[in-house]
This record gives sequence, C-alpha cells and structure tokens, in this order.
Amino acid sequence: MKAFQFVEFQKPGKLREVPVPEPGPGQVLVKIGGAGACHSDLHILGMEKPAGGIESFKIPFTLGHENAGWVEKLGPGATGFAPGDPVIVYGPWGCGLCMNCRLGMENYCQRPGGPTPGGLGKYDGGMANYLLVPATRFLVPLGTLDPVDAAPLTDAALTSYHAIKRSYHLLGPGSTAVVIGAGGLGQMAIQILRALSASTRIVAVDTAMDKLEIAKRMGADEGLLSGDKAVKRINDMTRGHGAELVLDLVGINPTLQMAVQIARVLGHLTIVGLGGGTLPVNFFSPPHECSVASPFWGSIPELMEVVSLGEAGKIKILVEHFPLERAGEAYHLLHDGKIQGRAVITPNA
Ligand code: FEH
Ligand code: ZN
Ligand code: ZN
Repeated sequence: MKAFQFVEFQKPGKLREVPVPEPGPGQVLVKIGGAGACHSDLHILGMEKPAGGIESFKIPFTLGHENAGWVEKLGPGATGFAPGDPVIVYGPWGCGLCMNCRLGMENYCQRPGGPTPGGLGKYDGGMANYLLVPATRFLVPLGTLDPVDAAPLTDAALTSYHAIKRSYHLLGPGSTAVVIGAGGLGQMAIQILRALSASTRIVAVDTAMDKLEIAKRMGADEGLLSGDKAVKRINDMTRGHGAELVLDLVGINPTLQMAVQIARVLGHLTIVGLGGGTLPVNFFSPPHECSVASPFWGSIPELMEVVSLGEAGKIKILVEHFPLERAGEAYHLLHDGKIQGRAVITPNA
C-alpha cells in the first residue's frame, strides 16, 4: 500500500510503498476514509533530531494521528466490531492498565513516556490505505457520520472539546469565552462553546479577516483582529473584568501576552497552541486565581461525546480533501495558513 511517511528530521514527508499490516491478537486493521493534517505534524517534520537520541521514534513512520475509516479486518480475539463498520480512531494510545487509562484518559497514560499515538513517532499513522490499530478500545463507532469527512473530530474537535469542558462551570449566563486562533481548531472550539453554552458570549481573535468571517459563521458573536484594540474591546465588553475562559490555540508570545490581559480573576487561561511562547507567572499576573493549564488532546468518553455532537449537527467540519499523492502539498498549504478549515487526506478516494 501507499503511505505518506516521516523519513528524516527537517525533511518533507515522502510517499512510499509499504506492506499492508496484518492485525495480530486484539488488533484491528482499518481502511482509511480520511486522515487529518495537523499543525503538530508540521512541528515534528520541522524539529531538529533530538540530541538525546531518537528511541521515541521509529523512522520512517507513517504520518496521520487524526483518522477515521471502516473496519477492514479483526485480529484473533478482537471483538465488538465487524468488517465494514464506520469508525473513528482515538489517537493517544495508552497502556490501558494504569489509573488514567482505566478512566478512559489514555491521553494521560502514566506509563513511562506516556501514550504512543499512531502517526507521531513510534507507530504508523493513518496517511495510508490502511491503519493498524492496537486495540478495539481505540475505535468509536461513527454511526451516521462519513469517515471521509469525520476525522477532524478525533483531534481538532476532541482537543477543543476537552479544553472547553474542563471550564464548563465558568460558562454560565453573561460569561465570555475568547478563542485566540480561528483556524481548524478554533472553528471547532467556537461550535463546541455554542453547543455547550447558549448564553456565553464567544469572541474569536485572529490575524486574518477571512478566518474571522468563518468564525462568525460558525457561531462567534464577534471577530476581532489580534492586537491592542482587541484587548480594549474585550475588556470594555466585560466591564474591565476580562473573560471567564481564554483559549489560546496559537501559543506564541504575542497571543499569550494578549491572553493574560483579557483573562479574569478566578477564570481559566488555557494554552492549546504549540507556538512555544512563554507566559511569565508571579503573584501579580495572571489575575488572582486565574488558572493556567495546557490540556493535551482528550479522553475516549469525550471522543464519544464529540461524535454525538457531530451526529447532532452541532459540529460542522470545514474539510478540504486531498488525495494521498498531494499530502505534501496539503502540509505546505497548512504551513502557509492557506487551509481555511482542516486538510483531510483521502487515501482510498
Ligand atoms: C500532538 C502531539 C503533541 C502535542 C499536541 C498534539 C496534538 O496534535 C494532539 O491533539
Ligand atoms: Zn494533532
Ligand atoms: Zn496507561
């Protein structure tokens, strides 16, 4: 089969011919409908070779940690699914035995090194005709959703959902939530905020007007160009208190500096973006008892909730499809900010 693979640090991925995997005991072979391209892939493709060694990588490996498709073949002893079932694949593959994994939070697996997602270094991902999934517990039925379009639910949507759900108690009548970064993740966050809280005022902040227009179509009450005017507008609309929830989906110094100016006492400042910026913390900043956190992905039960939101039409995904042969082009467009929603590779289209 064909696979788009990470072959070398700081080099573009390559389309290569690899064997179709054979599912072993408890494993499942999934025929890929769609595999999303994520900024984290760009992060890995662009990183320098780790000085401390590359034992956490199996190079080459197939990219794609945001995957959906159809069950193709069950390994010996694998049950609960049948060939042809439409499924979405939970990404952070944990041990299944530690406390967090037993709670469904395999994103916070406690074994040394944590979860080992397919497509992020150790195991092959879904930018190929087939994906080998280690266990059926990582499969969630897609119901009425199409695997060719649904893949972004398992990363972009799940990451946003978990980041928002942990702040749900703050999002009551009269509350304000600010989403910094209105790309694929931001579009999901806006729709999820709207679905979880009808009364929260949602403000999108971005540097691109076209993304702010999409954000407003997705449910944002306001779209503000990033900068001091946005800070003033948000503080004015919140009578100087700031927003209950500030989601920084970019995570660079300018967005973090903006986030801390629009957060509120007892609020949440949640950093999801991998921009590598830093946020100085001392007694005087962020605002008192404003909690700063960097959540990672989400849990298996939360993915089931996200699929339900998708089936209910509460999350609509702006997908741009690319054949496997154009995966490299999709990543270039993503890097240049030219993907308006989420780029999804369709290896079997
Ligand atoms: C992957 C690897 C590291 C950090 C963040 C991510 C996200 O894309 C997973 O949602
Ligand atoms: Zn990702
Ligand atoms: Zn575990």
